[in-house]
Amino acid sequence: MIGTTAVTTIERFIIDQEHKYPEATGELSNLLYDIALGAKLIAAATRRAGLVNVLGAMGTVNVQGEEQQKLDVFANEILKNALNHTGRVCILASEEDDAPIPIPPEYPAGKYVVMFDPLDGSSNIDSNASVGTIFSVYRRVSMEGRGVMEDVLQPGHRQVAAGYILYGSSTMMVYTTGQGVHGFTLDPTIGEFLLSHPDIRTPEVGKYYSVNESNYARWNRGTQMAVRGFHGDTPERIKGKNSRYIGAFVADFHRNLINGGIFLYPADTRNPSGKLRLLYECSPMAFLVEQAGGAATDGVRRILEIQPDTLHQRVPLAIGSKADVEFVARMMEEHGTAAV
Ligand code: P6P
Repeated sequence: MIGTTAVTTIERFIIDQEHKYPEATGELSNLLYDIALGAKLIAAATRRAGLVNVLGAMGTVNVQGEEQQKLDVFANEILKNALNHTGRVCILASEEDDAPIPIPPEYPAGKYVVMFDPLDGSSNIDSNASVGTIFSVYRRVSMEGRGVMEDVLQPGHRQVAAGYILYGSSTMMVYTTGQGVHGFTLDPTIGEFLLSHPDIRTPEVGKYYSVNESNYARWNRGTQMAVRGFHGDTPERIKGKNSRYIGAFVADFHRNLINGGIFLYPADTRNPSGKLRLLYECSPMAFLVEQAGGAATDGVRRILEIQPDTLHQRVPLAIGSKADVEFVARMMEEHGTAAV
């Protein structure tokens, strides 16, 4: 048998989704293609990342004598170039750029805002561990012309799309436009993302908890009591879980989304606002997890309701299976969030 023809490419799926909404203009669909194209280019580069030194040593990589870019800088340029000329975007923002990225004057400005972490967990590249790209899409709030900071500093509940690409044992793109969460696996033989995980739902109670336990002594009491619950120390409150922590947010998040679990990057005495960024890490993942039936909090507030003050603002994060996230919020309430 040659192989099934009953595959759904991401392009086909996005079009089918768009046809459900008569008011859809197709611009958001095209923007999602732009991101999927960028993802394919980044996937190709991450696949070869381990070879750069070998190939470089043979002099067969930089024939133009180009300086080998760090992969996260390369991924950042790929996404900016995939998005900035399309006329669909009025401003961009990236974990790699201190300030929002204006659309070059030679290109028209569009109605969307796109923010991204181009290669989250890039320190894992050297050990061939998984890395990921996270993106978040809003409609602009300014009326015309080039986008401004007001377009960027929007609360997560205003997102129109969000997703991630996981460069792991296979490359997966997972996104939502508010109509459920859908996963696509890249078939490298044809260069297409094929629908592999339609309508992902995350279990109410998770199998795993993911946190960097080396920070335990620096957490507040509420966090300590929550993680001790996940250890199984308070079975009358919550059943213990298995620990899984890759050190790459996208990879930990994805495993927990599929199997059920909770990821935490809490505040601690060294990082009073935690480590992860609100706009292009926590908010997009919070939109996804809620669409899949999960929850996301900073311990007190729902992530999607937090009004950002600055572009690279950090927030504490507990995200994943709803019952587990609610347990964290209860522990914060009962034992306090003040630093110990
Ligand atoms: P730590 C990667 O550097 C990252 O931003 C996330 O992808 C990951 O979840 C977190 O930091 C890991 O941080 O302090 O546990 O090494």
